[in-house]
Order: sequence, then structure tokens, then C-alpha cells
Amino acid sequence: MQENTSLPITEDRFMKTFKYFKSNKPKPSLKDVITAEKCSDHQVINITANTVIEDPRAELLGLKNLREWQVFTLKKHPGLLFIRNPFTALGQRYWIRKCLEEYPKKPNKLNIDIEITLEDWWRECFRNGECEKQLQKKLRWTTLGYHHNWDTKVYTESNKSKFPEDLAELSDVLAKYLGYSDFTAEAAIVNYYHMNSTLSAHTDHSEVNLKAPLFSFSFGQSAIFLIGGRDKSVEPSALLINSGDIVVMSKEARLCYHAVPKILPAVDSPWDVLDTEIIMPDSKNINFKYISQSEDIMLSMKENIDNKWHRFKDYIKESRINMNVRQVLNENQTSILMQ
Ligand SMILES: O=C(O)CCC(=O)C(=O)O
Repeated sequence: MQENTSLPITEDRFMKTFKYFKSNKPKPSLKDVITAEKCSDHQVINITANTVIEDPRAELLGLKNLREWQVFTLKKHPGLLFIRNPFTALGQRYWIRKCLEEYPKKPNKLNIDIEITLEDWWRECFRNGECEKQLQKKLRWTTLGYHHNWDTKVYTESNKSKFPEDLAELSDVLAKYLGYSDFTAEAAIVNYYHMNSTLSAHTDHSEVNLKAPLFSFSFGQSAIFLIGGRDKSVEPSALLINSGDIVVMSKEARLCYHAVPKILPAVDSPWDVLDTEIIMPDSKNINFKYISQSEDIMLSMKENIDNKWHRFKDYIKESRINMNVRQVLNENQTSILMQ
């Protein structure tokens, strides 16, 4: 992630729009914010494929049948794809819980490491039975796989941990659906936003492979996402992202400036809308590429149906989580050193 502040403010249209949406007084108008609902709008094109090959892994990863997915692109931003919530309610719960209970554990890296090293942040938040809100609010990011180095912006072999199998599998299902047969999830930033959080304008270009798409999965509260051009003189478009939505930055959009100037209260909470009868997926005959123990997923899904869910629900009702997945290496490259 790299910030660029070199443009004179008069030419920095990205910054102007960012400030407009960030403002609390006066509050920005949302009338020009693009939503998938407005797909008849001249700015949005529905590019959902007519024929889709089913993927038996989808259900176990908390995804709806691929035939139900809806994909859009923005006329002004070719390469920027938007998939409108392809997750089931149980799927949303699964990923929210993973981002809170599993991913912020060591050896993964957390923003709070510079202050305090915690083996298990979520467990620590509930060490005394009650939720320690102050510690909970401190978590802003966790990195997985190749850890993004925020100072040098360089990935290294020595700063890497195992990429989670389930997230690799989810990314693989998405990649295959979009026609990227060689995508490998190798790094992720999980971003945690509270109602007043923002993410400033940046491009993601630390990866060796800048041709592979970047997958961005969002859960919880909504957000305004700005997507601009290759420099900040291009006026960005504002897109509303709701829980479950996926944004893909590919091709021309892969290296474009983007930002999150505002978190908005979600109108719906799709993680709450569980079907009355939950039938657990049968994982026996599914061929996974990365997952070795699908029973763990089943167990975790089941736990989300019972009363263990309430702590995660309390968190997500005032937060947004974004999992930002990247391929780092080129095809046939096995290490950063081999370029
Ligand atoms: O939260 C989002 O939607 C975007 C996150 C992002 O741009 C990043 O992690 O690089």
C-alpha cells in the first residue's frame, strides 16, 4: 500500500472527493453514490455470465450457488468488478468470526504489535469474562501469508507465515469463477474499521505480480469506497459496499487509487437472517485445493448457529471488516528471491 502526496491540492481531485465524503459537518450527500441496486443506471453494467459451472466447494465456504451471483462493472472504471453479496447468512458469520477469533493470532502480524504482543487478541479481549472494548477497538489490521511491511512496502521470505487454507480456498473459488485459473492467494490484509475509521488514498503495488487481480471481501457495516485512476488528478467514483459484497480490482483497475472515506450504518444485517432450518453441507465428496480438514469448517459453522455467536455479533454491529487478498508472486515463481 503506498500513499502519494506529491500533487498540488488544486489538482488532487481524489483528495477533494475523499474530504467531501469524510466530512461529518456538513454530512455528504449520498445521491451520486453508485449502488448495485441502481444497475439500470448508465454508470453500472451488469456483466453476470449466462452460463456458470457450479463449484461444489461454494456451500462449505459460505457462498451461495454460483448461478445466483450477480456481477457488475463500472463504465468509468474498467477492470473494477463488484459482486453483490454472494454469501449466505451462515457464510457471513463464518468469515466474520474467522477474522476476529482466528486471524489475529500469532504468528500473524497485528497493528498493535508495536505496543503489545498478544498471542491471541480475541481471547485477550475477553480475558476477564467481560469484553475489553478499549483493546477490541485498537485492532486496525492483521496481515496473513506474506506480511505487508508498511514501512518498506516490500514483501520478504523472512516475513511470512502460512496463508489460511479456508481463505485460500475461498479466493480460489472466486478466481475460478472469474476465469483466473492460476490465481494463488499469498498475502492478505484484514482491515478492521469502526464507525469513524477511514482508509486514505493509496495504490497496492508491492506485489511482484501486478497482473493478478486483488480480491476484497467486506462484512458488517457499510462503506463508501472510492475508486479513481492511476494518479490522483482523476476524479474518483463513489461506490456503496454492503456486508458480503466483493470488489475485484483487475486489469486497468489493479493499480488505481482507492480509499474508504466513510463507514455508514448498515441498513440490513444479512448475517442475522439465518434460514429457519440449517442443513450443514456434506463435505465428503468435495475436492478441495487447500483445505485438509473440512470438519473444522463444519464445526465452526455449527458454533455460529448456537449462542457462541453473540460476541461476534456485538462486534460487527458497530464495525466493518475487510479481507484484502493478493497474489504476490508470478506464475512459476516459488519465492520472492527468484525474480
Ligand atoms: O476496506 C476496503 O474496502 C479497502 C481496503 C484496501 O484498500 C486495502 O487494504 O488496501
